[in-house]
Formats: sequence, C-alpha cells, structure tokens
Amino acid sequence: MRVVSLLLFSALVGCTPGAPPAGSGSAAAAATTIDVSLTSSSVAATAYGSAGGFAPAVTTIALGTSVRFVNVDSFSHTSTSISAATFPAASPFGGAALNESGSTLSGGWSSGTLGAGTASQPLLADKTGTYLYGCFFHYSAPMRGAIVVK
Ligand SMILES: [Cu+2]
Repeated sequence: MRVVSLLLFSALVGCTPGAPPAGSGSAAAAATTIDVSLTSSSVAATAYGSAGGFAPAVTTIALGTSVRFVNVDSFSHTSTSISAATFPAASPFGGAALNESGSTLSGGWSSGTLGAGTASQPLLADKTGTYLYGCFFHYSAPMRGAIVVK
C-alpha cells in the first residue's frame, strides 16, 4: 500500500513540474469556456447594454489566457467581435461573420457558423481591455456578450 501511494505521488509530481498553485494551471489548461445558448440564457443588463445568449454574459479572464465558445444549443450561432464600446442598436455584422477568422481578441474574430455541439477556435487574450461580441443570427434577440481581459 505504501509503495502504491509513493508511486502515485511520484507520478503526480512528475506530471506537473513547477506547477503553479491549483486553480491557475498552464496556458493550455487556462482556456475559459463561454457557453453559447439562446434557449437557456436569459437577457442580462450589462454596462454595455442588454446581453444574452452567452453564459456568462460578461466573462472576465486573465491576460495571456484564452477563451473558447461552445455551442450547447440545438441550432447554429456565431460569436463575432464588435468594434464598439457599447452594443449597437442594429446588427453590426455582415456575411463575413459566417466564416471563421481571427485568433486573438484584440485582432477581432468570428467563430464562423458554430453548429450544435461544436466549439470555436481558441482566442488568445493578448491585450487588456473590453471586447464585445454577438451572434450573427440572433443579434437582436439580444444575443450578445462581453469579455473583459485584466
Ligand atoms: Cu445565435
């Protein structure tokens, strides 16, 4: 029993050389997931206007980590960046939102059409700031969210 415990302990230590305290993790493990679902998320008032369809509506993440959008709905959505400080009244999106683009938050992005159960490309939180985004199909629902990078 003691040998088994020692082996397990060694294995665990061996897997995490110089590991930071629990909860921070490596860059890969630090990917934050934002759930995409118009059916299960209610409308929320935020500092940027009405949000909804993404959970959480406002996601705060650390500089240098990354974020992914996972469609937990039964139909398609996009996560597409908006270059504005507050949500525009009318949809700011064009057809380019339907194609995947971007790999950083500061560079702007679109997940492209995210089918049910699929995940977006990872997006690196490369600069501090506030990043607004919405869904091409359901912007007016409202289906919008914000990411704050600190
Ligand atoms: Cu949508």
